[in-house]
Amino acid sequence: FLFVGRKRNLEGLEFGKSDFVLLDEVTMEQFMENLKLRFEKGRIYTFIGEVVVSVNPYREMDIYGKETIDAYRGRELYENPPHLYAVSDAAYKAMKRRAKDTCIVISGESGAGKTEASKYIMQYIAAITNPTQRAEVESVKNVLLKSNCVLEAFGNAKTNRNDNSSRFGKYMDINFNFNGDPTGGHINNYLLEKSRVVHQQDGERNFHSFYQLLRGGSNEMLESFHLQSDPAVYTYTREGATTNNDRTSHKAVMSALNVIGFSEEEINSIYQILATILLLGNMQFECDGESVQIVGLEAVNHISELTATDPESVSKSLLYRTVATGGGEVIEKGHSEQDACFGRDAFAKALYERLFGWIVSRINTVIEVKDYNPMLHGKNTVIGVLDIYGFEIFDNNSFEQFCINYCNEKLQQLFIELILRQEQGEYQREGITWQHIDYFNNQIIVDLVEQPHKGIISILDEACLTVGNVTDTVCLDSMDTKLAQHPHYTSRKQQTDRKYGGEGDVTFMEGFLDKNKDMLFQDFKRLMYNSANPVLKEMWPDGHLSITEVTKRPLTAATLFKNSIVALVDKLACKEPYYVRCIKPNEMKSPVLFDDARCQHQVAYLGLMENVMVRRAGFAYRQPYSRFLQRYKMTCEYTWPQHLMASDREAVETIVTQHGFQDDVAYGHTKLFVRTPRSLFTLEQERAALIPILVLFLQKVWRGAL
Ligand code: AD9
Ligand code: MG
Repeated sequence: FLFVGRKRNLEGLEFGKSDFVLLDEVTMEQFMENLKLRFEKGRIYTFIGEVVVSVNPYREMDIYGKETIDAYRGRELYENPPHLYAVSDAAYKAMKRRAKDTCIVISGESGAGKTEASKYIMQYIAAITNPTQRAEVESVKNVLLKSNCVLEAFGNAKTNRNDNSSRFGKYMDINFNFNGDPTGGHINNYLLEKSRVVHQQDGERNFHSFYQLLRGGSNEMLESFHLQSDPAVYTYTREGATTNNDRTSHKAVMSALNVIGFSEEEINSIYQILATILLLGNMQFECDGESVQIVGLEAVNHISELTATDPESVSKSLLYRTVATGGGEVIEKGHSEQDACFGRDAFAKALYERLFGWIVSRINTVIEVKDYNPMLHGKNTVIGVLDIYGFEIFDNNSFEQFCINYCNEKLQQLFIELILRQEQGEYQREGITWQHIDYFNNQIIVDLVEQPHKGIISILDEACLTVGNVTDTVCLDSMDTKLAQHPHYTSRKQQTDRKYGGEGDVTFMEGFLDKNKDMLFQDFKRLMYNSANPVLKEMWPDGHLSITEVTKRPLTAATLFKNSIVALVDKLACKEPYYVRCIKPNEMKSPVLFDDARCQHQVAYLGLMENVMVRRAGFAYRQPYSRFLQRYKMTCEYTWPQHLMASDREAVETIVTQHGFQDDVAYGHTKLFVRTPRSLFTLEQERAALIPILVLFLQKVWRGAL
């Protein structure tokens, strides 16, 4: 304990301030100076109170091993240098000691290190729980950890921002019993970027899973799926190259699927679906003047074999659509070549999306808490870990970026609210007067997107529901009229293009309406529902509806996404939150480059300065009396080695008065609040100076010299 405390204190001098609240002045200049210094010295984590700011090191760091885990286990936040493990432990302790549901929200832009952080957090929790190695708990932990590998294979892809970018949002609840051991969990996934299945921007890849199959699948497997191993052969994977990594990952994914409990048949079905998608992508159509035909029927046969459907039905669903006429008559309408291509791509995207959703729900059935009886086992508590796609700006930004960035605005809103609420709550509980601080409230941006009737989503939905030919341009005009006065909305009429406000202006492209409508002909659903493969059938329960039964318009993609994010925010808001704020140091994935402007931009839009100010506006530090005493009693003759006063609070008052900073503190019911960091710093320095003397003294005592 003594050693760890001293280490942190020394770090304060050489490696910058380990907590931004200790800055002499809260200016952007000092903040950036400290952040940069620490990054350059290999200190990638820094606190703002209980929040951890993390800068992506872009290199392997030797800071996640067993020794480090042991150093953080069961410690208080301020006893160790800043680390993900410190917040993980704090969240775990709050959950265990106070039976509180907690959550760890990891945010930051694409490539900032969120997914890596979420994995270290889960590894830490796995490492510190189940000391008695009970088999059933070990198995739950194993499945939780292995699920990452599977979800990354199917939900991540190389983008121009990040070689392993999450293309879905993930919120994982880990359940604990009264012992503090994991008993299960639940994964919620959010809007997978399925458009990637059929199209990728220059320099990007499709989801890893396709390349892993092509590169890592055995010859027999590929042959039986009628696949060649070269991704350049397939339209959907043509742009991306495979890497050696794909081969090893394929093995890891297969093994993870096994460990989780997927059956041979299920695993085979998963890869059959991937093969189907690749074959679909190569399917061409031609028009012989009268009707549209599929070029080369071999692919149809292969697809029907892979999906356990009959070939005629496959061809038919690709070439025709069943429609109900106004008079209730059901007819089959032949596709134009363009419609056929649209239908094929929509089918491929839906196949992948349903496959992903099914994998997640399959994992959930394995990890769900079974046979839990609160009467017998005590309260079942939860730690949630949120790792969602980060804010992103590309050259071409589409519907997916709009959703991703909206989601990040919502999380920022929650951060603002909770950080303030938490702070206010603490002062209230402790009977301390609170001082208000101004901050940029991004509610205005959130409203711009989600307000009923007036927000962007509503306007998009309205355009999608309008019968007739409503194009992106028409929709944009409508938006221009309705949002002209909004301070965070600019359009190409006013400037050159449409923009969505927020901290980084993003210019959006067309294609919104189709993606929002997210249409899939019912014929494909029915085709899959009629598959003789039970796994496939299970993924398409809505395929049993006939065309006359599906007249009700489904909710649009944007509205579904909004609803899921609102539900997520509600779920997070009722838990005790812990935050990791990730920063991406440069665009080159370099371990040595600290791009000042880029970093400063992120610090600004993450609201980190406001965070420091809020934390310092009232009281930068607070500690329970007993903890304070334990740490600083050696600096006062009346409290060392033991105090004889009526309460810890009185003893703390004595230390504070003796050091002369009584005007800088407030006494809460259970905690001491210190306004300026300087007071605490003086104490820390004095303590650090005393430790060597104390150690020498103790050594002499042990040796019997005294
Ligand atoms: V996105 O929004 O999903 O596109 P993330 O999740 O924020 O993004 P990710 O965790 O995938 O970023 O990190 C990007 C890359 O940075 C990783 O693939 C690693 O190569 C690198 N990275 C991130 N964090 C660490 C770390 N703690 N140690 C070493 C890291 N490398
Ligand atoms: Mg990620």
